Amino acid sequence: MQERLQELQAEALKKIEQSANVKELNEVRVAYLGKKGPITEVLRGMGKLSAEERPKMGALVNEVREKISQKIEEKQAELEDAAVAEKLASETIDVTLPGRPVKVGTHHPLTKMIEEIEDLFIGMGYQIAEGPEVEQDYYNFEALNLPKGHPARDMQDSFYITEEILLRTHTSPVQARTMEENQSKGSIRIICPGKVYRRDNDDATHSHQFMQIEGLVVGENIRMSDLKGTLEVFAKKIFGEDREIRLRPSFFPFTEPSVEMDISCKICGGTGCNVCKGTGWIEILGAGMVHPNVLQMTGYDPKKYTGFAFGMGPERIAMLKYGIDDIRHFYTNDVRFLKQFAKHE
Ligand code: FA5
Repeated sequence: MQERLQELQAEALKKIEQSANVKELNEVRVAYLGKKGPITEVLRGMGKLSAEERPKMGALVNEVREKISQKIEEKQAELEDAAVAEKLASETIDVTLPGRPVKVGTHHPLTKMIEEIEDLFIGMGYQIAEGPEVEQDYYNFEALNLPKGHPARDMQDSFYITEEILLRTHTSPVQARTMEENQSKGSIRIICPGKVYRRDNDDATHSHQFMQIEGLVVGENIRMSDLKGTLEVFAKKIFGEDREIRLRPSFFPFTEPSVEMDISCKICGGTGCNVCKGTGWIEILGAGMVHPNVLQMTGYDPKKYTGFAFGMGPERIAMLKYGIDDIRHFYTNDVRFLKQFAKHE
């Protein structure tokens, strides 16, 4: 019986050692230590032994069981450690692999241009004002000294929605609205960026929908020289000291006197190209002293108050600043065009 036990122990220890995984090890455990296993069988046979031999054999059986159990536990820990190590090795992340590039959008060049102009005027104490794009005929024309049937309405071919409502053709209605809303009838200093709409044929410098930035200053003793000085500061800051500007006498029913400001063409350097239509100059804004009729219609006393206003086209300004040869690039949204402005972020 003793020999049989030694044999069983040696056999079990060998099988434990050979177990390749926890499942196989469990099979060995069941085979040797289970109720139907050979050791239990040996225990059952102990009844035949003498009273003297029985405790000795009992101790030996326990010793063998203990040894096998201990070996199984050790092997189990070893197999589990190996399984964890293998899992870790197979799931290792290679931190040296290059990451996937994240595509980041950029600001639209027109947005950037408008923000740059806004910042410039905010720095000079202006506030930003807004007005509706679907506008009343009254604010778009009448309050700006353009009564119904006035021939100057033809200068801005309009998209009408009803007889009295249209898509605004310029940002000047915000002038009239701001002056009218200003209860104190005191001084005003605003700029108003926004979309405008005209029935213009699209070409290199014209779009049927484009942006304007309106400026309005109202106060006591505001003079034409203030307007000129403001426009000069604006032009030099945006285009650089070396670009030339010129003011030409012009006509707007809501300003008197009126001017238009041109900038020398950057594309051709002043020799003439399709952007400047061969003139070497590009018109970027209209301006003038607020007409006394407009002051009066919006509740200001023209004897006490004067003001100046200007309206510029940021597309044309961006074209001149960045050397863009066609206004349609802003609206066709070709990423190859838009991406070039990322470097100016
Ligand atoms: C006006 O719209 C006046 N409201 C400007 C003004 C404001 C004058 C305040 C006096 C006082 P004009 O139609 O010239 O003016 O347009 C102003 C600017 O908008 C132009 O100088 C030009 O830069 C731009 N612009 C005009 N039409 C188009 C167009 N179809 N596409 C792109 N830009 C345009």
